[in-house]
Amino acid sequence: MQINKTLIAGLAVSGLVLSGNVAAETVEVKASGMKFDPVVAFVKAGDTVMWTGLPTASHDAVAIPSMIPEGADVFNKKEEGATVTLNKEGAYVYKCSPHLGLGMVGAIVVGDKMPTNMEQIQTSPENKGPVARIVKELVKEVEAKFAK
Ligand SMILES: [Cu+2]
Repeated sequence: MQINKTLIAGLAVSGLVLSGNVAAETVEVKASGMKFDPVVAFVKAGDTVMWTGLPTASHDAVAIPSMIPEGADVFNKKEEGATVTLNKEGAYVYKCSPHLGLGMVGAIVVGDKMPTNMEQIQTSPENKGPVARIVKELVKEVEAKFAK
């Protein structure tokens, strides 16, 4: 009987780990100067990203619709401490609307493997100018992290 109980407990724990519901975290991104820090944030599915430094200097954090996973919500955050919980795996590129021209663009990678929407991001018509600089950084970082 004792063995069975242990086995059942073990299976229950494995199930939770596999479903990814354990230890969802809140990851902070600072809007500071004319940058997001970190520029590329890596999180797990179900984690929450919180921006601090909004709306200092009118900073905001607005997802670029062609540069987020298919079916993911387009976020548009303006308040200090604004949060978004990201359940869809993939890469998300977002901008600070007033400072896009100054290169204030950031990215979030959700999941522990190469995002499946990297090609979609790279071929997007929005992949130009200041956005392209951050997309390049995103590509470099995901390749360093996930390429074998
Ligand atoms: Cu800004």
